[in-house]
Amino acid sequence: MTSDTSNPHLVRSPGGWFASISRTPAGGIALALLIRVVLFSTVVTLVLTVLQLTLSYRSERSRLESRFLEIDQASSRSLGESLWALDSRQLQEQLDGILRLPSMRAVEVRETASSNHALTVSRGEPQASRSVIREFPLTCCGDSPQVIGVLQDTLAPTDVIVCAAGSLPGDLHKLWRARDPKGYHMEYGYSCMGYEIAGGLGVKMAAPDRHVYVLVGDGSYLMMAQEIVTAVQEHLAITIVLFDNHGFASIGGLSESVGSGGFGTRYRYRNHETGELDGAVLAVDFAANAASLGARAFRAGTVDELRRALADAKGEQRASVIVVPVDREARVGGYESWWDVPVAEVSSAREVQAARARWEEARRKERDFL
Ligand SMILES: Cc1ncc(C[n+]2csc(CCOP(=O)(O)OP(=O)(O)O)c2C)c(N)n1
Ligand SMILES: [Mg+2]
Repeated sequence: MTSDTSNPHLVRSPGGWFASISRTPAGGIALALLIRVVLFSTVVTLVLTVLQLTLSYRSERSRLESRFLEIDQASSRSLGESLWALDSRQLQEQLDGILRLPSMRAVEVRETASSNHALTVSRGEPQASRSVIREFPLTCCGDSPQVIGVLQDTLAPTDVIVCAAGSLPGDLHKLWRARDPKGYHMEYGYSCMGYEIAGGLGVKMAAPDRHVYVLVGDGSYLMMAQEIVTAVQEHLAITIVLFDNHGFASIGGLSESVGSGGFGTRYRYRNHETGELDGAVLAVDFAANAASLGARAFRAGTVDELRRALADAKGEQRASVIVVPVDREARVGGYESWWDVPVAEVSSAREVQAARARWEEARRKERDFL
């Protein structure tokens, strides 16, 4: 390669561009001064503008960051609960609230993973450019995760849950997110107490490669716990999760709603003084009962214990029973509907008379759709 020094236009002046402006131009000193002043002020303006832009960008950015933090702290929990309940109307209202905050252009809540029908709720118009995007994981349900939540979180998508009667079928109907067509076996038709463990055996025989979880209330367990013996006999390693709320919570609630005060739905001794079932608490040791039938028994009083027991039970070669004490009064929300449960027409109890009046009133609004 050769350099062409014969052409004067291609020869660079020594000293580069700075030297060229520092040389006195043909117009004289005044012009030179003017050029330098203009150049200097342009450079100063440029530097100041860049500085100002950087500072205002930084302060807007930190304002945004603290707003994101506030949103995370103030809304994550309620958004997580609405998402868990698949309440898209509630989610829309919550997102509209967030969108009203300054600088917010678009908000979206997405259900990750699990099903092919993952829920997504969006509000606002996302900007194609110059936007700051933040993502926050949402979890449910705050500091006191429920047993159903832990199970949902722990079980593999192809595991099967089996259930039949009590509060659980309704709770699962509202909360459980089935991730496989065969993952949800529920005896809804007759609400047949005692079906659970026997049904779980059948499911395990039909699908031996799947892990089967029987979810059963303490009342239902007492009706047919002895099927555990068959599970042990047949080497069917199912996991039974026993929700111990010390009685018949669901039927107790129904009984209260018709004015009968949950009669006989708590495990209490008959009290000789009152003649009622309001004596001392009946101590039923479910874990000892399960162990006596040949199952591996666990007591899980905390979420951590439940997680550990679920992991241990999965490695067991025989049936396991995990006894979990749960709060009788901590119920999952209702269906926002009315259930036509007839109330006694004649009763000396005021509560029953009031419930009867409410029932007759509600009956007047009842309509047949078919
Ligand atoms: C064989 C049978 N008897 C009675 C009932 C009425 N019943 C429905 S739920 C229930 C209580 C269930 O108690 P438990 O299994 O402890 O569940 P919880 O209601 O406490 O969640 C009763 C008595 C029924 N569904 N099936
Ligand atoms: Mg119960």
